[in-house]
Amino acid sequence: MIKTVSIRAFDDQKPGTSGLRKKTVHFMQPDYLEAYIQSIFNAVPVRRMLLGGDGRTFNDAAIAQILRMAAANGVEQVIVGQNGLMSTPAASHLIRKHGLDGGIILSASHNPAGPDGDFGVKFNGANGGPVPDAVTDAIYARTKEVSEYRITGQPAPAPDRIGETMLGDMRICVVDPVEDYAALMRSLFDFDAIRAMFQGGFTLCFDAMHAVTGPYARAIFEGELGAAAGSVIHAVPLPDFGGGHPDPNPVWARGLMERMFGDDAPDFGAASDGDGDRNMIVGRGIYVGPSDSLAVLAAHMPGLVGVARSMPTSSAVDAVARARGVPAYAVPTGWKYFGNLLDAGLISICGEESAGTGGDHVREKDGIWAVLAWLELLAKRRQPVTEIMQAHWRDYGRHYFARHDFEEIDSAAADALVGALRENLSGLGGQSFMGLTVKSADDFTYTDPVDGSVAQNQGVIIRFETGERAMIRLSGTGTSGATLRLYLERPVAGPKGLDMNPAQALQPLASATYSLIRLTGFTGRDAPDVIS
Ligand code: VG1
Ligand code: CO
Repeated sequence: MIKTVSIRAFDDQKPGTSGLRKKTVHFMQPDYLEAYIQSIFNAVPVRRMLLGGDGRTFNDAAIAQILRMAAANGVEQVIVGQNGLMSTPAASHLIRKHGLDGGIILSASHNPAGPDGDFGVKFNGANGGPVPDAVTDAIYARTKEVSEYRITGQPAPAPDRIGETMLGDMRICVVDPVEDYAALMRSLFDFDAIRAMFQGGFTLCFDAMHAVTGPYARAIFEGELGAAAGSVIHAVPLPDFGGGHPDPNPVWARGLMERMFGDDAPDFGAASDGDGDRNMIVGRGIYVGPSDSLAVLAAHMPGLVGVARSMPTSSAVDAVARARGVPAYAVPTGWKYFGNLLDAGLISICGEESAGTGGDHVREKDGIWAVLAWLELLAKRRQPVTEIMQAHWRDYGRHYFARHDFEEIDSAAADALVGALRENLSGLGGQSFMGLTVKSADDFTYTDPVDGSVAQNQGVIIRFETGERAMIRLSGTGTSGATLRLYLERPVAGPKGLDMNPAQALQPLASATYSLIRLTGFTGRDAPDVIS
């Protein structure tokens, strides 16, 4: 029954920040998915695994094909989300709960979906988290030499009914994607306190953006916690996410922002992304940036042992760590770098400026978890979000922060910009740009404190004499051209200057950095496509 199909290797299957992402049609070309999946099986021994996705176009066909390939590659058991659906954090939880060898999550996360959008494949290991660089390097090496893939001739059963079936010698267990995850959340948070808050009239608007969190949010916020019916909007996952861009930030969740800043705004607003690992937090009349959200949650977390953030994330959480007397780590962009710190028990919470926040309960960032953490905080503090933020800034100072994205830049121009910057790093100290003087500049290298592994060239950091910091790196999740990300941070200790308009507060730093990197000269651009 098992067939071996000869194929040619593809030369563009190098995983990026979070798995392999390509245009959907690119993934749908003959043998493309198969070549990558076979390379995973060739690189990593897998007996028991998880399989799920965010439901985007090509999810169903890919699930069927991967099941048939798993059965032919010696996999003994696959746990699959019903209808092929599973959020990334829920997948991480099930891998850990059942002690699986790993899992394949089909998602391009916050990238738009549909035939014109993107598709992606992520591979997580036995700790439930994205595999470390050494493993992605091994998978990439196999993609360059793969010459055949193994597949059973039998069709895969559609994963539409909960229960067990066999495919050859392989057991397929179809599970409810929400149930175990909801139980985990119940064990972590004070649901009674949150329920009481909703009973007292507290109002919520959660935008699931027609992506995977809809069923989770309905079951947990409306079902268990008693938020009013309709509190979850865009709750039905659609293959093209309703044509939207499921990236929870003020630009792509504009409808939610308008509602939260309108006359009848609910008490609390939130959103998540395609695969449910990101979160956006908005209070009535106030947007809480991801870096600040991480800091606020860390400030209130009982038993905090340590914190970590990605390097470009603002150092707001470092101020909290200092005050609470715990260590603060800075890792490269990408959740895989938090895994060792969490496994070693060195940190309780971690996050990224790109709307990722997570704890020790899984090995992924977790959108619903972050929203629940905020709801619990609100239930205990009984204060509006605005007051919580003002108190936080008074206590720890404010770290004005923004990310400027320049999308679909010509790759050669982007490489030239970054190349020139790297070459000039040592000479930048002492130079002034639009009135700001550079103190130091370097390229971020991370040495993992647990296993000593080293990640180099993880982004340029420029520090100015007056305390500001600018970071520059190229995105590793885009699928057309290059995306240049510019991160800007300006700390203000207070008590004055805590209520500036963030865009105005960062304007001098933005101008200085644009000039320093010769943005217009290299790219022809003078304004970002997205500010988040
Ligand atoms: C982006 C974010 C990064 C995040 C990654 C995956 O990567 O900046 O913080 O970990 O997406 O998130 P990049 O290389 O484009 O900057 V998700 O929600 O796509 O799994
Ligand atoms: Co995501």
